[in-house]
Amino acid sequence: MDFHVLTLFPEMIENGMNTSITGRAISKGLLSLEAVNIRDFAFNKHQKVDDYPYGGGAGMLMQAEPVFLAWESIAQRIGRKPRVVYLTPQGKVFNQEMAKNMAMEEDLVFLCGHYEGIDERVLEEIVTDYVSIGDYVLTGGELPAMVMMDSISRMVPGVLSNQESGETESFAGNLLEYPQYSRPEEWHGKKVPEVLLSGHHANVEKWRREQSIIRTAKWRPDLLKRAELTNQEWNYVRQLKKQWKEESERNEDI
Ligand code: 6GU
Repeated sequence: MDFHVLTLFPEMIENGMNTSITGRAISKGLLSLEAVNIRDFAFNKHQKVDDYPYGGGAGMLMQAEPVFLAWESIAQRIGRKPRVVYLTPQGKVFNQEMAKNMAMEEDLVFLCGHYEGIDERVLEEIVTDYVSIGDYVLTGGELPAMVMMDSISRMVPGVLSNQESGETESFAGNLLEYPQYSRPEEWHGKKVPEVLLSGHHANVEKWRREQSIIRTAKWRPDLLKRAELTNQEWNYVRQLKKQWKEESERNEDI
């Protein structure tokens, strides 16, 4: 996977990505990363990349031409028009399925905006995907690009060790991860659940699945709707919800 990032802050991207698991994958040659400084393509005296919006309004816009030339330098080098992700709160909200899908590309370009955004005309010409990382506003696209590259990287074969890829499926089946425990067996008076010490593999698996369902029902009922459960498990969810409803009604009475 070759990542290309169009940005006004290349050192932010490089510092973030050359660390930890993504850094290891870059050293191994499983990933490559180039941060292209859009300012290098501003061919005017002061390397200016922004200007006022026509029609007025607050703030400055990134101009079309430097962004286009920076993109063109990548497209010409790789010999085709790559997929280009523009990071914007107006985009489709990023999820695990999109990460898996994008991990199959040979090249991915991320376009990071700043100021109040980018001239619409260059977006129309080069952007293939408009992506947001959630419903809040950030100062620029660099952190969202790094969030996306992190989650896409771990879907690229070889980036995670076998041990690490156990976690790959933590969102699989639209269920949250079950709780985990390590030594000691008792800490602050809290004991590790008995079943995990039993060595009974099937019972452990059953308990973990049940815990995943409980957590998802409690914290992410929106995800649970898309989960694949057996009829017996759906009945269990109904029973849990009834129980929680009765408990909260009892608490209202107090
Ligand atoms: Cl992709 N960009 C910015 N600026 N803010 C965001 C975002 C992206 N996703 C959520 N908030």
